[in-house]
Amino acid sequence: MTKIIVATGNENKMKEIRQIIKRDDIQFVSLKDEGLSDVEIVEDGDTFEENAIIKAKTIADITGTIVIADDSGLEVDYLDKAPGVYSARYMGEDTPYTVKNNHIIELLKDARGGERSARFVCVIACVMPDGNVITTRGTIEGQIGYEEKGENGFGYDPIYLPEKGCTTAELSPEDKNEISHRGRALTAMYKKLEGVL
Ligand code: ITT
Repeated sequence: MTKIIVATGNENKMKEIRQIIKRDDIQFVSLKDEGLSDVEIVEDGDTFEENAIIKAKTIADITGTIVIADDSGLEVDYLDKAPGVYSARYMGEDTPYTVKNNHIIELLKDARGGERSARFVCVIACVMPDGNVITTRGTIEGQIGYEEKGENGFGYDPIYLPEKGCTTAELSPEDKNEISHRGRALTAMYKKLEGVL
């Protein structure tokens, strides 16, 4: 059994990661599981790659074990790719997502059709015990909806329309993971690690 620490405080990500890579020989544990929730991680990178590496390295430096981290976010083209790497902090970390989502809908009130294009991006970084760093990136292209829809998922899912005709919050977890930025980045990481683990 290989234990992999996931350097995240986001329980929704943790749940999806466990659903995406379902293997009896890999155990994903969270910062909370490891009693590491209080470790200060300074996410001051300008890119998803930089921030994912910062998170994984901060924890790997303490534990010396295999650590992965997920840095992700929503890029809205009409807003010059905002909120991007600031997706979690957009309008304040503690602001409810229904407020953030409706604010984005309002900012896009004059945007029609292709002007509403957006993508979810996810970068997974993995730091190996020997310090080697690997990253993979997954994206999903789509559009911003005109209203919030759906109860599944988290964050910006209720306003995000992939090419399925419904929001990612209306998809089952399995269907979301099949096409999502996180599903793609994590599956690519798993393939890279398969030979190494
Ligand atoms: P950690 O840094 O502890 O992992 P975080 O939530 O702060 O948790 P990020 O800095 O990577 O993580 O910010 C990602 C944000 O992007 C997340 O909080 C959501 O707002 C948004 N996001 C990422 N993936 C998403 C998804 O699958 N569905 C909806 N929103 C998503």
